[in-house]
Amino acid sequence: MSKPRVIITRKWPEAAEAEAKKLFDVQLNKNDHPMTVAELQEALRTADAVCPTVSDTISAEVLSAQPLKCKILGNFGVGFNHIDLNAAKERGIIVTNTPDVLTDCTADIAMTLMLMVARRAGEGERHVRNREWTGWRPTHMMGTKVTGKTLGLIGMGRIARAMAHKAHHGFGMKIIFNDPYPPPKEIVDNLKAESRNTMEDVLQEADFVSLHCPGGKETYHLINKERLALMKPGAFLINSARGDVIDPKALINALKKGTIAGAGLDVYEGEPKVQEEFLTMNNVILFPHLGSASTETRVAMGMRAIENVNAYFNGEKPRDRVV
Ligand code: 8YV
Repeated sequence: MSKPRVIITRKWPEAAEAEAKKLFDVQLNKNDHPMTVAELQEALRTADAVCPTVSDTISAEVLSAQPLKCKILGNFGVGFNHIDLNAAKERGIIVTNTPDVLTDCTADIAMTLMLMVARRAGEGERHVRNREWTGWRPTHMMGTKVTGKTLGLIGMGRIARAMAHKAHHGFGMKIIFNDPYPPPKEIVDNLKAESRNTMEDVLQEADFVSLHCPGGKETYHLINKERLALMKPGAFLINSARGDVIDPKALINALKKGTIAGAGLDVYEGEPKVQEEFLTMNNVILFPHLGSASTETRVAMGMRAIENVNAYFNGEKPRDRVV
């Protein structure tokens, strides 16, 4: 039997591409360019499976490709808000993602953002590199202590729980959270975490607020002017989830006015475009969507996407089916 035709939309780590080559008749993206709508549609017309990433908008328009050959979208990534799930469903396309394997690395990035923004690490680094450092002094670049503070989590899924684990057991932080689907009691107890009835309660009480909800219509601009105003003036906002969960204009205003003390951002509305004003602010840490960007994790993500696609072609149920 001939191998299924699989198109991988962006360059993957070598080990994952090698595995895909073994199992599939695979088309790789050698120069790693972001695919156009026309290219994505051509992929859906010519491949049995397409493996997209967050940089591919798989809209209803893309999914309207005719005639359709693709049976499964094996997404490389846990978030799938770049895929129109309803349109995929209508066209009978299965969608899978890659949970678990990126949990720790994404939580590590959220921790990095929290520590860096609190301790002014970005500013300090620029200070040294710009040859501005004139020497140690007691009041130089004082930041905010992290250990023992309260971390508020909006969404308490896998990545939030991993961050809570690191923050509580490593940094002695008190964990509070809001999630319409809270974790099992033993997980909450192990973290000595406290659930709050509303997101607003978390925003009012936390010294650090970290966002861990999915992107998409339901969470679009969830963190707006009104909700930012609920945060403590000394508090920090961390976003390693999706950019459009925050209204960027409202955040820029809140940072300018001192409504909150700072922000750590790994994701942006309309990325890779980053709102110009953030670039000039010292109390903002800006990462280029690094959440899962460790070699170990990116290889594991590729393997997991392959496993899902392969399961489908072997007549099995892909373990990470979302639609
Ligand atoms: C991925 C992410 O690298 O998995 C996710 O949802 O946000 C990132 O860590 C990216 O989305 C890959 O598609």
